[in-house]
Amino acid sequence: MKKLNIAIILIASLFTAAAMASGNHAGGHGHDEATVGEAGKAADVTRTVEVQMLDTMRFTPASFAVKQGETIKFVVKNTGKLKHEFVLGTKKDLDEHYEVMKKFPEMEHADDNMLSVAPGQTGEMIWKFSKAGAVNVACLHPGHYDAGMKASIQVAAVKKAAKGQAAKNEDGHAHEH
Ligand SMILES: [Cu+2]
Repeated sequence: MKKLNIAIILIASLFTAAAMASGNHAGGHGHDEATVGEAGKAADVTRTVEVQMLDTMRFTPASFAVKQGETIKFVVKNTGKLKHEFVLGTKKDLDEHYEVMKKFPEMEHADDNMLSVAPGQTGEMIWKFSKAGAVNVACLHPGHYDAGMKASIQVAAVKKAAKGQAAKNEDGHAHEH
């Protein structure tokens, strides 16, 4: 019985390793979404955050804070005359994606973590920030990212979140005497 459990764990970790490896080799267009959160559900939205995208290659606000576990509805308005986009990711993801965008400027892309907004239009994205840490936002249109069209989101850790997980961590670390 115990051997069987170990075998299952081994197989599971092999699959995980394979999944991670393939994610890293997705031709620079893969997204490590697990590190920045996941697409959220409308029913779970706790707050609406309005963001403007300007032709001066800026987002306003350019920095905001959320709490871990929060599901935010971003209402993103493009007040400029150029097309802009709102892409969430780690800095590494965004940098890699931007290189692809520079090579293929006309490339159409769509994903849960990105929103492309035409001039004068408003778009919406619902995102759940499941992990604490920093999340970056960028407009990856060629030239825009270089010009500083980026923003940052600080995701504050919530200690009381996910009681089950906290209990497990305490057991696992065994730092109680
Ligand atoms: Cu832009």
